[in-house]
Amino acid sequence: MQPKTKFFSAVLSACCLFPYQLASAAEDYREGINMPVGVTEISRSTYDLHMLITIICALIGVVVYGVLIWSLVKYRKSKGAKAADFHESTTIEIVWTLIPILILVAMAIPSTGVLRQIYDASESEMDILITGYQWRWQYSYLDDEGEEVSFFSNLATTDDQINGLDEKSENYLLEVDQPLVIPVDTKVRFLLTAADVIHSWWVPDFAVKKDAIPGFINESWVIVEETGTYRGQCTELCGQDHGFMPVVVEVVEQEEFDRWYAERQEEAAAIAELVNQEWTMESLVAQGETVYRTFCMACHQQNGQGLPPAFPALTGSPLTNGPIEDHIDVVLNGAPGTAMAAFGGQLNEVDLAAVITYERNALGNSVGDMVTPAEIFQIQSESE
Ligand code: HEC
Ligand SMILES: [Cu+2]
Repeated sequence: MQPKTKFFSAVLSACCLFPYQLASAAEDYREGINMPVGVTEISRSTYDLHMLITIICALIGVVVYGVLIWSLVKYRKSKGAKAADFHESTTIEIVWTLIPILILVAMAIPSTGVLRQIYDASESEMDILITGYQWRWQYSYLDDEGEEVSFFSNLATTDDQINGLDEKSENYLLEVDQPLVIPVDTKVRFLLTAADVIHSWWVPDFAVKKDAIPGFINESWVIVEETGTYRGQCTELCGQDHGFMPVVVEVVEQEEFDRWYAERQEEAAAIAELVNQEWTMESLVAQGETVYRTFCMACHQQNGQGLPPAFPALTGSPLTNGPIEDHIDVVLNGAPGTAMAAFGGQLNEVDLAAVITYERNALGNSVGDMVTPAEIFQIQSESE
């Protein structure tokens, strides 16, 4: 092809393709760049408000820059323009004060409406307490009937994926072992707090993003209109593994929720029973390994070597090899002022007994003693 022909064919194809490119850019914008419309009334109101304000801002931009460019061209010096002198004009002072006030009011009216909607957490049909921990979420259903349903939701992405040794899954870093489950078309109120530092619970499709602050209870609510799996993240920089505490919410039909909830209540009753079961050192160590990997490994490392000086080694440590009372004390109550949390409130008696027994008889330690879940239960009820 001649260079000239090549040039024109390139221009021609660019012109023909332009509308398609524009359409696909608009699609990309809706799908990937703009905020999601979401699946709740509030998420839709928030989206509409966002679009309205964006369009108002864009129009202001067009008008202001239009006038600016037009005056630059029309009244340029080379045409002999003289600077205007309207400093004494009261009319213009009033006009350029009134216009911004009107714009602000035009924006404030719809914004206030949406904010009032967001803050109206009254008349909920279900209350769930969400507690942020370094680095997991705890969900407790506040219900007076039957066994309490409360569990932790931990990151489910494998270490190999994180360390680049394995292919990353579709929901990389946005998957958990146990999602929060709520029924569709039900007003669910979330009460948010934290046990250590400030976290923030965010699910874009619900338009819920609320800080979880130690010592405070924040409120938020949803009525989700479509069943499905919704994903979010912690959005408050909360320490080393801040990026590893995703939120996953499973929204299901009411009957499915009821079935799930009854199962969780049975499970809780079974744990209460497990506490009083006969436990051997082997069964505790086996259970303890799972607990250790989920709750302790991030700091004390898989082999118990820790990352001194920040996170002490448990292998050969005086606490894991000394009197068992001191070991139990640090795991139940933590070490105030350090990253070592009080696990007494986070783990059940079985898991506490198992992880302590594991630390004494694995990770290179072989003390040979154990603590049973019933003993942990005893210690915890005495200290209450
Ligand atoms: C967020 C990081 C972190 C996690 C997770 C963590 N620890 Fe610790 N742990 C620490 C730090 C820091 C210390 C040192 C505290 C101090 O200076 O007294 C410590 C100390 C300890 C000690 C005392 C060791 C010694 O020699 O002083 C034991 C035992 C212990 N942790 C057990 C556990 C168990 C069991 C778990 C899991 C259920 C766990 N830790 C999870 C950070 C962590
Ligand atoms: Cu967090």
